[in-house]
Amino acid sequence: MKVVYSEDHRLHFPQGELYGGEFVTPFERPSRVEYILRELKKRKMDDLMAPARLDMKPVAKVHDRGFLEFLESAWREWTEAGFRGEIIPTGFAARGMRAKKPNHIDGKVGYYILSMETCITAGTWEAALSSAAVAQTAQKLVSSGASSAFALCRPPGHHAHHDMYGGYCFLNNAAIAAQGFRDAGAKRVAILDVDFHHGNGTQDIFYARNDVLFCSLHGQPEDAFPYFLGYRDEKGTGKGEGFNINYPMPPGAKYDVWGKALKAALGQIKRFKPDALVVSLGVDTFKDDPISFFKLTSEDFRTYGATIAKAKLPTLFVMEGGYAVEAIGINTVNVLDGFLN
Ligand code: Q9C
Ligand code: ZN
Repeated sequence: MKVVYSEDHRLHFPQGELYGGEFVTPFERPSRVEYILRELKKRKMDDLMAPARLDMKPVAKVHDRGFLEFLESAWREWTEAGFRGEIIPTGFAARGMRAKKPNHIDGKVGYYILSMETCITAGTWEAALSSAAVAQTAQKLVSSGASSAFALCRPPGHHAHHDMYGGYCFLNNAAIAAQGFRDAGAKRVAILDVDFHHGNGTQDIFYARNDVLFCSLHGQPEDAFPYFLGYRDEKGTGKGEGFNINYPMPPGAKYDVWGKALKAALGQIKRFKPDALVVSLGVDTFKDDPISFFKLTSEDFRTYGATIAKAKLPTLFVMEGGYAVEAIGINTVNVLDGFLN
């Protein structure tokens, strides 16, 4: 399996994440990728490839134009406004207020953000573009006949909405890849999101569409980020009704529970008869993840990789979350290894 990777991810490394009222070193850090690369090398699975230049057409289909322009110019506007720290907003279009985009950058940030732990810095836009290019290049490999590929994306993408960033995500890499599959001729694309967190961004982007089935397994929103989306009764809207399926699970869920949800999701995916499968691969379901509450073991990752392989679909793995850095390589590569063997 080809692994698409760019070292430009390093351009995004905020110094701080707002967590429990403190500024801590972000959980979503560059070393995550290094641990995954090291494990791929160790198992001789490091068939690496650099991304091609990003084709913005599928990006513009899944993201709002004003949002893309905002991300591109945010750092310049922020520093020109005289601000000296990383980009964090102070005000929001809260209930009862006007959701109208202001001119001042401090207000615009509040307009386009969905959660405040995610800072933008000087290199964020370039890193986000490179991450999307990684996903798109891997998608093109699969569209051209490869049975699978791994997009080693960073920053991750599945929390990024049509017009909002947050949850460490800026551009929705999995959605850009799914749109890329469609544009390359796939009639139907399924997205299976196994990251611990609900894929709110991907859900938002495809909520009214019946050509992309979205299934997400995640910590229930009553107890887990993103808190305001990911309930079971969110099933899609209009012609998209029935093409969004959420599997929220409670704290402490182990593989006996999680694996059942996976099999149910794969059953739905099979019925949908997709031409391609995108897996939003977060390994923050691991028992020792510092910010999550599922209890999967490293061996469980291999098991579910093999379960996904049974769908026998052209499959693109897109890296999302996972914050137990010492185990992130083992867990991620276990999924790929289980899938291949
Ligand atoms: N107490 C991804 O895994 N903060 N994003 C959660 C937990 C945000 C996770 C705070 C977590 C975002 C791609
Ligand atoms: Zn996550």
